Amino acid sequence: AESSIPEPQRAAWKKNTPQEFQTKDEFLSEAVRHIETTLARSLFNCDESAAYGGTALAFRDRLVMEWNKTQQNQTTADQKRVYYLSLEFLMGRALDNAMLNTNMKGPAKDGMGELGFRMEDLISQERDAALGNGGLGRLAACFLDSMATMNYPAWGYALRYKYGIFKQEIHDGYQVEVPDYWLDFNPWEFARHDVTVNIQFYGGVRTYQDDNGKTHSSWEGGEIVEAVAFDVPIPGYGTATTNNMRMWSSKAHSGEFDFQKFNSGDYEGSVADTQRAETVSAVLYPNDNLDRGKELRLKQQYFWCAASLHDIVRRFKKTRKPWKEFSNNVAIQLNDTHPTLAIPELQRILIDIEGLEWSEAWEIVQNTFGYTNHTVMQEALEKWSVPLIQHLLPRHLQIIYDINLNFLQYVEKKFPKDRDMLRRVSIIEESEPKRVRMAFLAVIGSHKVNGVAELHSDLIKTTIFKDFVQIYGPDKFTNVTNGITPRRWLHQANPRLSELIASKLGGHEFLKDLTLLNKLENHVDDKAFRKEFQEIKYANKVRLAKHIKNTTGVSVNPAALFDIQVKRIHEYKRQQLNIFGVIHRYLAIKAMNAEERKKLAPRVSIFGGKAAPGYWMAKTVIHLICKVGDVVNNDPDVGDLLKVIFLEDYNVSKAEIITPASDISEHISTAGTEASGTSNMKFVLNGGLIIGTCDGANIEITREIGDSNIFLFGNLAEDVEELRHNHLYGKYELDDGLRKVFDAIQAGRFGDANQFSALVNGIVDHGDYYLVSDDFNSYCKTHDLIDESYKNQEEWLTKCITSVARMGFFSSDRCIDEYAEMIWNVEPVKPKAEQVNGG
Ligand code: NBG
Repeated sequence: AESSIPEPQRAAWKKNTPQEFQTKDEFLSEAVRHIETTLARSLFNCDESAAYGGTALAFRDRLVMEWNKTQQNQTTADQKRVYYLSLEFLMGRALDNAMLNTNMKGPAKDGMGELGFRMEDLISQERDAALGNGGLGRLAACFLDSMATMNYPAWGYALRYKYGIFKQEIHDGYQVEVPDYWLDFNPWEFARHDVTVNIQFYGGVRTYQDDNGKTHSSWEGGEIVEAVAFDVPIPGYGTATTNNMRMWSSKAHSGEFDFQKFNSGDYEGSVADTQRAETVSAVLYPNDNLDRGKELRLKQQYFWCAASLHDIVRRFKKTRKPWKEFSNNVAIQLNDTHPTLAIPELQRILIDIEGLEWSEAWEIVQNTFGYTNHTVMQEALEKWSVPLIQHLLPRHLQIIYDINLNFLQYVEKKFPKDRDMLRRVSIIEESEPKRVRMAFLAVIGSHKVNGVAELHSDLIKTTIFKDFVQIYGPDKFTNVTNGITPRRWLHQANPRLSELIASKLGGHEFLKDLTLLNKLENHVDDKAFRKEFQEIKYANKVRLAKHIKNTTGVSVNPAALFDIQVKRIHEYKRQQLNIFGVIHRYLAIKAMNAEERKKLAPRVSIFGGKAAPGYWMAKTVIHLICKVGDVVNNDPDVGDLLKVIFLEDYNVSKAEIITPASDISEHISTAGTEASGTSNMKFVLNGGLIIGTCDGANIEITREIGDSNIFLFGNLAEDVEELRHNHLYGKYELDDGLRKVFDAIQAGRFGDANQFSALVNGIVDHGDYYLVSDDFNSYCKTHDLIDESYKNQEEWLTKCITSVARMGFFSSDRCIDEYAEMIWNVEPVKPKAEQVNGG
């Protein structure tokens, strides 16, 4: 504590503590100092990248100072902390967020203006921190923002991949992956070379008896990889609280550097070993909603879980509290099953190292962890091969077996005659080879399990975790519907709309309490407000149209209806349904006479998203979109009536340009497959309507905004099973419209038909697992309805404004409060008065 430091030292420190800049001039002097000294640039070679660097470093200093105070303050407060373990944090850019959250964007902008720079240009110098695939990683990033904004004492634990998600290039209509080396200049991280943990792999287990005849196990031998901490400050909006995201980077253990080889002259050989260690945190696996079971991935998972737990335990031990207090001091949230090894790891620490009894340790473990499930799709559920775990983590495998044994004994007592139940719920799947079902381990080792939208949370209770509801009762399972941070997704991405709303609501308070948006409904008839709202949408479309022109060369009319689907390319998300619908529209236009064409509302169909490099079907969908674009965009019969655009390299910073520019966005997954979706929320919050299936959070969005403000279509989740069955037994007919679309593809109207045969055959011959044919008619009709509605611009505008006003529920602040209350049992910690950031 502070009082333990002698007064003269405290005084000297205080006197020399740097002051946080408050004015334009103070900011500028910090930024210029960094450009001159940290970056070694002068007035004569200060380009945009240096100016960005100086600005970012000035803000980093400021955040780090707040970070130091926050950590000190939270330690003194001695309250329970949250640790959010996620293999993905899709943070995007940090500078704009730092400027807005500290309320210092104005001064920084003016300051850089004096040096002759435009702030937008500097902001766009920054590379995205793209340590994630899609919604799961972006959710984690929104949660960090909310936890800091609401003063929760919370840390994120991450893996510091050298390469984030690949950059997507489109060559000749095909996706090409380019590595994303993002670290050559990253001013936001703070290397902590003194914070390291040795992580063990392989080796074996030694069992021995102590003097009292008690048996102990100890994991010995194998190899060591060192984990080094890198900290990223996470500023809250309008608060001084600055939380931490700690990323672990792998490095050869100094004791491992092979001196034998080194001394015998094999210098390269010894360096090669260090490179092997570094591969652990080298690359993010680029799969979304898919488990591939690669050994290096398991290594990543353990490396990161073990380092994080070591850190958490070390912090707890400093309090000198007894172990039974652990779960009153620590809540750990598992973001999907990727961090499930933290469960056996904590049990191992408690019994093997700290000497607790099994049952005492296990109670602590269960009280500490909460588990969030993000998918019910079979191919995404992690199952690690038993021989692989045995090889890499021999002691953990023993512990997992013991957890399973205890659990199955408990189940057997409860359901004495149900042998099949035991087989179904066992953590070990009796396959060849045997596999560990990570989701089951996560359920058994946690006190709460949640899904991410109401339908999804119901589905986990009736499908993948049905038996566990019987075993534990329904209260162990709960729902926390996802949300998004209004700071990035409204205030930052759509500054004009944010200002307009602020002008009507009397300030920016709504950015901290999004339910205040409901007051906008009072202004829905206000002419000036409506006009401004509409102008902002138009300006955002103009901005996107420019981006489209710059990146694809295609000119699109900003007055056309912008129809956008941006998300990872996946069969279940059904971009194929969308592009088939576009072809259907194209064929219809071709068949129209001039009179009919005049009546049609012009459209721009915009797609964006990455396909996993090994996901051939997804890549085929991208290819088809590009080929359809080539034909449609150059067909003089069509003109402005239809344009088809594929936007390269969809990521967070592009989403900030794309999201505010939609009239309609597409959230059209097969019912029951999209756990929540979060871009649906972003689009509506930015004044766009959506077309969607009754899936994920679409259902709650409908409930909030009213069913006349959303275009729903398609079959319901409860009917999916039967429909699939019908397909398999030939009890269905291919939709007529879709048949015509396929005829056009097969006639080669979009290039070599063979390229697309798998896509077509999957529907015609192979069971149409995602029910594209079943939903096609209803999808096309709903688009016709959209055309009609869009013609009545006043009514459309009313729908948009009303929807924005009713989106308050979908703030990630609301989610975090729900987690804090229902799952973590933590309270906020007020920042100290001397801290300065204010919004
Ligand atoms: C994804 C779901 C989305 C959901 C996000 C965030 C996985 C495994 N799941 O629907 O597909 O919005 O998680 O919860 O990435």
